[in-house]
Amino acid sequence: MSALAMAKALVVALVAIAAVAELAAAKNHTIQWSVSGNYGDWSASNAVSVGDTVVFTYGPPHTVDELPSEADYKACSFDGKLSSDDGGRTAFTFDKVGTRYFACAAGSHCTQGQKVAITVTDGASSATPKGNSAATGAAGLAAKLALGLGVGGALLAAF
Ligand SMILES: [Cu+2]
Repeated sequence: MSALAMAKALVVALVAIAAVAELAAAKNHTIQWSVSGNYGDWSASNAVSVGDTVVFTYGPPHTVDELPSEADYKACSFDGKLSSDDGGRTAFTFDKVGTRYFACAAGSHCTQGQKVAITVTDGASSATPKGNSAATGAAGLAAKLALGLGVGGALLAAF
């Protein structure tokens, strides 16, 4: 391999690595937590991936309670709550794919709509949040690598 070819290969590899790092970067999401907030489609308009952090910000008397199931979420049942906080700033960093359910336990706030279901995906494809995470993860990595290689190739073409 010539020195030039090696240099080009190195550029392609570095750009691919940079693309993967960029796409995999964890994001922070903030939810202004109130009775009047409309959270019905929060997940639909906010892509949350594994590694991301969601921060609820609010004042008294609100709470952020995590509920264990969709049934509890729909019924606003706090009996089996997984956690509860009223500190005004409650953060969750999601370490795996799935749907998490949160609601406010103050008064009848939950039944008034102060609840949100957050779907956490592996970041590879928001269309298949409940798919085989290992398979979609590998596919996603391959897609990111292909994108990186494509960007690298385009850079080389500009040399
Ligand atoms: Cu509330």
